[in-house]
This record gives sequence, C-alpha cells and structure tokens, in this order.
Amino acid sequence: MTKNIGVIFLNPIIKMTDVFYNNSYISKKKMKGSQVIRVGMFYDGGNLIRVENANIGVNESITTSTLWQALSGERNISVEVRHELDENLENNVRYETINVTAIKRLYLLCMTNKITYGLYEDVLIQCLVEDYLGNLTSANVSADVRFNGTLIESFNLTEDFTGIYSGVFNRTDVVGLYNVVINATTTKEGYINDTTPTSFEVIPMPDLAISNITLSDKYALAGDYVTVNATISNIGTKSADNITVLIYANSSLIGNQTIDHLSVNESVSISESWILDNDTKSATVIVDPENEIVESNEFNNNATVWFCGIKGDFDCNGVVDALDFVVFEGVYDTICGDSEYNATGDFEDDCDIDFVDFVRFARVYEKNENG
Ligand SMILES: [Ca+2]
Ligand SMILES: [Ca+2]
Ligand SMILES: [Ca+2]
Ligand SMILES: [Ca+2]
Repeated sequence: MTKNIGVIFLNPIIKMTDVFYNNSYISKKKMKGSQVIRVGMFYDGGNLIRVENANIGVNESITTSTLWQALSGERNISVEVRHELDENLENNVRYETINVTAIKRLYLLCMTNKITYGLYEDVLIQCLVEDYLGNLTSANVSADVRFNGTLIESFNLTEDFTGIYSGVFNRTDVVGLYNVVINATTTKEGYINDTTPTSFEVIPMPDLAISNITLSDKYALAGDYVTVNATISNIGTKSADNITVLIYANSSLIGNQTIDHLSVNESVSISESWILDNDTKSATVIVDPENEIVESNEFNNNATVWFCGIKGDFDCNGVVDALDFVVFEGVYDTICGDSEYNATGDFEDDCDIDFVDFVRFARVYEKNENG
C-alpha cells in the first residue's frame, strides 16, 4: 500500500544572524478524504525547529514557515511530513531535503555627530562595521550625500585605529534636509554588503565669537587698575538674544555681562576693569558659557590674553616657545645695565642672565601658565 502524502517545495532564504525564513508548500494528492498530518522541519538532519499539525483535504495545500537563527556555512534543511494519526503505517512518511548556504552579512551602524548644523558647518559621519558575529570588520565604506535628490558629494570613510570609520562632509552651504546613504562593501568570501541611510538638517544659527581681546596695560603690576577689552560678534546666520559674557582674571570671575541682542554680522565691545593682584597672569572672556544659545561653532567662544609677567615669555603670548628662545639667546650673558638685558629672561631676578637662567628657561619651555 502506498500512501503518497504529496510533494514538498522549499523556498528558503537564509541570512546569517538574521532571522531565518523558510517556506514549505505541501500539496496532497491521491488521498481520499481529509487527513491530519504533521509537518516537522529539521535543521542539519537533526534539530527540530518546527512541528505543526495540519488538517489537509484532497487537493488542498498548506503553507508553513518558521524562523530561527542559522549558523554559517553549507547546511541542509529537511521537512518531514507524516500522518499524525497513523504513524506506524508503512510509507506514511515523506522527506525532502535541501541544501542551503547561510550568508555572512556585514552590519553597518552609522551616525552623524549632530542632528542639526549651521550653514558651512562640518558634518562628521561615523560608522561601525560588524560581521555576522558582531566583531568589528574591515570593509570599504563610502557615503553619498544628497540634497533634494541631487547627489552633492560621494566620499570614502576612513578607518581609524579603533576601527571606527569616519568622514567629513563640508558642503553645508544650503539650509534644508540632507540625506545620506552609507555603503559597506567587502570582497571577503561569502559575505554580503550592507547599506544604511541617515540624514541631517542645516538650519540658520547664530555664531558668537570673540576677537580683539586686549589689555589696557600688558606690563601692569600688582595694585594697578587694568581693563580687558574684547569684541563680541555674531558671525552666524541668525540673530541671538540675551547673550551672557563672563570675564575672568586667571580663573577668578571678575565680570558677568549680558548683551541683549546681536543681529547677524553685528558686533559690540565689552570691557571689564579690576585691580590686578600678584598672581594674575591672564584675562579670559567667555561668551555663552552655559551654552544656552545653539551656534554653528561652539569652539570660538572664549579668548585669553596674557600679561607680560611670565618669565621667559618675551612676546607675552602665554607660552614659552621657540620664538622666545630666539630672544633668550639674545639676552643671554647680559647683566643689569646692558642694553640687551631683559628681566623677562632673568628668572631669579639677580641682574645676571646666566646658565642658571638657561636651565630655568628650559624647564618652562613649551609650558603655558597652567603648566
Ligand atoms: Ca561661537
Ligand atoms: Ca553656544
Ligand atoms: Ca611666548
Ligand atoms: Ca639670573
């Protein structure tokens, strides 16, 4: 007696670490009346991944599918169909087996460093590329940036030593939404590539900046009444209101001012006066210190000016560097009364710039007031 349960078609698609999708189609022929059957799916000939009972009538068909996590490499999937109610009957079991290849897939995770940018602001795009096991993986990574559907720029992202791919888009010269498609491709055997979208928006923003910071007297001494002046400008593309400006002597707050309004391309001068103490070597102005105003550039919001009291710092820029060394060479081996003598190079103030001062100069070389 032959009980031909039917023909089984498999149409599997397997993706590594993706869910597995398997679709079997069972049609029943040459059977009288409706029967209860059991459909089992097995992975690699042994691991049952699904079992299902179904009532199937003459010339009816059922579709069944299942999901599971596949392992890599060549595998086979088998489907077994049997009569549920009469397992002992001869020839009541039908198998079909198919070989499948589990695909090793790249995964691309990308982001921009911000969601909104000011005009002309750089956009940093960073990505991680992982393999199907979640390990960082090398690939060719590129980004296409489009505005209103038009490709603006296509560029490669480069991998750093930590395995992060990054690239900078700097053509944010129009306000609006930019769409980015990032592709990771590899020639590694058995791998498939990945692609991911992201987007960012360019909006008008103010950019507060400080320029022309000066001291009324760079050579002022302790007890002198000194003034620091600075220009606060809005070099962005949107006006700003209620702008806080803080002024410090070294790290001590000596002034807190508010600018009501700055239109685009508008500037105001601020100044703050105080009595200099012995330890003060610099004055610093900070605009929008609490970052209450979103700007296209947050890194031009402070400026520092140095007094000329730092030994070795002949040009009074707050750091003893190669330019100062050239001057130090010119004052070396001089004493008070010589026309070249300069107290800035006389570290112990003993009216003699000698080898002791040279050693002291070397010690402060390329250090600023903060060490
Ligand atoms: Ca700014
Ligand atoms: Ca700000
Ligand atoms: Ca200097
Ligand atoms: Ca000396």
